[in-house]
Amino acid sequence: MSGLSRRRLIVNGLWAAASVSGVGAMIHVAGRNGLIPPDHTGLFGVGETLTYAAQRVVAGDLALAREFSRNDISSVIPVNGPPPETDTYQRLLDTEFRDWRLQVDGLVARPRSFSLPDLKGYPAHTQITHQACEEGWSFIAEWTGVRLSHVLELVGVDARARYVVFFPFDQFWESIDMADALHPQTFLAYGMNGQELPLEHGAPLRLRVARQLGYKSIKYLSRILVTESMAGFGKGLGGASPEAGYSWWAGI
Ligand SMILES: Nc1nc2c(c(=O)[nH]1)N[C@H]1C(S)=C(S)[C@@H](COP(=O)(O)O)O[C@H]1N2
Ligand SMILES: [Mo]
Repeated sequence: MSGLSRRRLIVNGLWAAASVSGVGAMIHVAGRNGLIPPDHTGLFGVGETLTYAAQRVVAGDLALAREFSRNDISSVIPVNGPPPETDTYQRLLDTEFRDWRLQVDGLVARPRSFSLPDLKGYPAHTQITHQACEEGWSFIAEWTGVRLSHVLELVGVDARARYVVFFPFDQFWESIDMADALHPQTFLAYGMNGQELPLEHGAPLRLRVARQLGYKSIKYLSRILVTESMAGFGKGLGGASPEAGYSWWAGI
């Protein structure tokens, strides 16, 4: 079945289930199609599942975030989340990230770590996109990096994989689903506005998830883990933000 007709089928199923038997049945249809977010039982609960499932189905997995031109790049770029103060991060910073490695493991065939030169050796992509913080401010910037899909391909993602989890050098962690992980605008960025990624914007490497709010774009990356379930990570809700009451899926 083509992606489109599968989507239409799921949309029809979601609507039919919701109108005939109420929300419970709609959740059932969403679950059978892998459309239950990890914070389903969280603060927003059922509402979260309806938003996530409906967006996923209607927008499709490949909908692109808008890209801008160089003239649109913001002159003022706010920061949320200063560089980690941990000894580990400060030591890496002192040696200009020479010893920094990105560990990639979990449900993958070939777990390994990547140095910055490793990542810079892969095909580089650039995007000028909008990043919006849940606090109400936003900016447009140009990011340069390697697609997350490229790195995931190198390590070989297991067919059971459903989420990719991102751990930085601070306490802030997040996860995204495979659709966003493999999306062409999901980047591991080491450059910003034509320069090395500035310290306060996540050096040496940050995630950029173009179709979700800023808090999903984890800075100061240390480890990426592929998993089938978010149970066992923190409170099982999929990230630090949902644990603080924000929604796991922060699509815009
Ligand atoms: N590791 C880490 N990543 C993070 C944060 C953080 O505190 N720590 N803050 C997030 C939030 S809330 C936003 S809006 C963006 C801000 O990115 P910027 O500082 O480059 O503007 O980074 C996100 N990534
Ligand atoms: Mo944010």
